[in-house]
Amino acid sequence: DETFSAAAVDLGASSGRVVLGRIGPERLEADVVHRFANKPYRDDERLCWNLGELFDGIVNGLARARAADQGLESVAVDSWAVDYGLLDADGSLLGAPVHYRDSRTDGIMDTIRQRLGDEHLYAITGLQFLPFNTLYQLLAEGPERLERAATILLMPDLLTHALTGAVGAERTNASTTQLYDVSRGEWAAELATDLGIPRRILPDIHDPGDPRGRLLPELRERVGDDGRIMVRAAGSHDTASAVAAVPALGERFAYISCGTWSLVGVELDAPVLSLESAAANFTNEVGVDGTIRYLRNVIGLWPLQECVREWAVDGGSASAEFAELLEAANREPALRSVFDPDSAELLSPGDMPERIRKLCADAGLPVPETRAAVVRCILDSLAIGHARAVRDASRLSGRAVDVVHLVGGGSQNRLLAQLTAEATGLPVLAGPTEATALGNLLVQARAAGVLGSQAEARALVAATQRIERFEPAGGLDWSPWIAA
Ligand code: LFR
Repeated sequence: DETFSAAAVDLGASSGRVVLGRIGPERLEADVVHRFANKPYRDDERLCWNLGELFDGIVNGLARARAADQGLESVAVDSWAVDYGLLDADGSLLGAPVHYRDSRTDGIMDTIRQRLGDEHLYAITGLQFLPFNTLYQLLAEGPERLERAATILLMPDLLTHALTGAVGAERTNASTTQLYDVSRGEWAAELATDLGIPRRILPDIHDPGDPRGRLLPELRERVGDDGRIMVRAAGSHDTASAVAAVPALGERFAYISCGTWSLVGVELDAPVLSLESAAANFTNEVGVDGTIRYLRNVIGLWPLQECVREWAVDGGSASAEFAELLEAANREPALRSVFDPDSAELLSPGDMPERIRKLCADAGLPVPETRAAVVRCILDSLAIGHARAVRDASRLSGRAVDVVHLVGGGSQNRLLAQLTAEATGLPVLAGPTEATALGNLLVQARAAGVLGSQAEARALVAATQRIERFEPAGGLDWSPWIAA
């Protein structure tokens, strides 16, 4: 039997899942065997990730995967980017990992940009300016803690370390820190040292697919493993994994990896480091196979998720209540009021419907009063953000785009897919929903020699997964909104 069994551990901002995959040259099946909540908590005023709960969720999930398939031979972890834990010289964690939406970084990015200049920072790292980049978070730690730290491990590396004892930095995620030299393919050591970040804390970099080690003996028992399972690196940045599973057949495509964030861009062979690109806040993150994920963070489903939380509506994909809310939003008039999806006021949690109403009121637009109107306002605004980013990615990189691939949880939102087609004026291919987990699995399968090229992996996704096509119907002119 040439079927390869692997588990993808995929951690998202609100939940984690363990997905059991079975992969062969013409087979790609993935089943969620365990899903667990990811609930940040406040500690000393800081919004923190609950590492212990995440780890338990992972180990329990691996035990289920192993019980479902005795042939399970490979595991890899991916998660959101930029966040990390610091280990001291004894290997103990210096406090819980802090959530990137915490306010500890307030003001730091502006200070550093003024001191070093965007041109300098962008020429080295090619990274978009987001207030929560690892660089600014490390500076928020203060010199004393940095002195005590022996190593920094980004979230997937931290969890891989807890599974195996291995220390290292996976490349796709390292590229999101703003401490990575995107042209040289190594840590931006000089930049780090200039800013007072000790070079020694940046661990050796390895690539997606690389073996990281076997499960620690005490975990083998909990998982039911006999030492057979190899823990590998995925494209450990979730967006890198999602893009790896985009079912594109040529190169003239844009992608939108849509969940809590929408990551919108194109795939390139080399970074775009122009000042114009920096000004448009496009990022050059590293993808699987050393590709460049030339993209922009768009606010994504975050405002909708926050509204749904506030209204105590079940936002799950199987929820009838949520489906009704989307249908009501579909009946609302289009483009009645929109907000700028880049509004910095929307980044932090809490009070979302009111903040959206205020943005509309401040812009002199009709204030969305009902829930349906708020949802419609959010989705119209997000579609505009999508269209603007697709257009800019193509213009700034010179890559022509004929089709938009919408992947991730947001691809299940048919209204959003249709609005994105309208706003971009391009066909939208929606799916797969579990792109991140599939991309994680495909990299493992390639590393194990079960699949060949990345093109082969993508063709397998296209042939096996459910993908729905949305055509722009026209009728409404979105261009003034996109331009504004
Ligand atoms: C998406 C994502 C984005 C990153 C953001 C914060 O889940 O990984 O790519 O900018 O989360 O880490």
